[in-house]
Amino acid sequence: MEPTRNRLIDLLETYDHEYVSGQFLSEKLNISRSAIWKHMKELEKDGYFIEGVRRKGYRIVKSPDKVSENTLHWGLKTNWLGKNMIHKTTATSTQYVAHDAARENAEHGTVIVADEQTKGKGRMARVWHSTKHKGIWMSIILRPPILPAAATQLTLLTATALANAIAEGTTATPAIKWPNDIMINDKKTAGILTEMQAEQDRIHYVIVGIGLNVNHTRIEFPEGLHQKATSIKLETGIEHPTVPLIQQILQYFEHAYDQYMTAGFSPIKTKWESYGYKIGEKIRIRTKHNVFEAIFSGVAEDGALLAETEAEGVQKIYSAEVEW
Ligand code: BT5
Repeated sequence: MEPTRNRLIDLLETYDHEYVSGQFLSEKLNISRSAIWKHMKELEKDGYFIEGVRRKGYRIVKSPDKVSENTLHWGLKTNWLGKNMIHKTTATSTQYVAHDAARENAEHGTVIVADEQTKGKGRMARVWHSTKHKGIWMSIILRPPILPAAATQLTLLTATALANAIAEGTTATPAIKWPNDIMINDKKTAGILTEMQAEQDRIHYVIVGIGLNVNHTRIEFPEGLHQKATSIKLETGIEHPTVPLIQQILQYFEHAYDQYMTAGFSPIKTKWESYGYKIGEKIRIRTKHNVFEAIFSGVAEDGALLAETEAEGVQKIYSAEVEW
């Protein structure tokens, strides 16, 4: 990463499309004006369009949507998450890349992003469709000092970060469907896959996988998903560049993770429930032994679904088919 260039982008973006003088930049960054000019040329290679006008200075006309380790770093306002960034134009699955990297001691907060996945995976060996350049396919390596049993809380935490980023960065209204889907207008737009390597009482590492459909049109989904899946573009009518969205997700994720480590799960649970899909509504639950209707009343500390019936009161459900 190039910290000076990152600060340069930050300064230019702070003045949001206004001209910033070379003199000002060179004083702020403590480098010569010709060094500034060289940085500008490097930024252009990564897809920035920067206008330089004599006596006025520089301004960003267009930020790139080209995903690269550089563009992901520039403008990323995190303290530890994504400092180590791995970008692949193609991967079988970013989960596999992340597992390999974690086994090779990749640091806590390493992020892997791919333009496409040829073997994207969901839970229980299901397929995750990851069309090239249409969405965000990324995995985060974490080494959290928590017990393995608490790892499901990380899935819920990730969902809140995703929902925050979508709510803030787009005009869509996201809802989190238990346990790991983000819905927009009743269709799935993102899924989360949490995997870990652990002993009974110690986590070696956790990989959080995030798949978010951003710019798909209807026909870019396989036919079987037309009724169930959607993208941010389909729901808002607007094409969204992925780089700022990834950065926003990472910023919200880091904030939620730090909060979780200092204040515990309670603030995450409150946030989760503020986005909860069909909270307070009737759902139909199919467990191994039973089918029943209940009111979905929220999530428990351990990530269980809370289902309320007159006969049984509030029950914790860990694994079930839910008809929403
Ligand atoms: C998930 O599984 O929702 C977790 C998806 C995690 C994907 C990310 S992408 C980055 C990282 N690398 C990976 O290889 N995976 C992670 P699950 O709840 O099991 O849902 C899977 C089901 O969602 C499938 O069986 C389909 O019905 C549906 N599905 C598949 N692709 C989809 C898509 N692009 N959009 C919406 N739904 C999809």
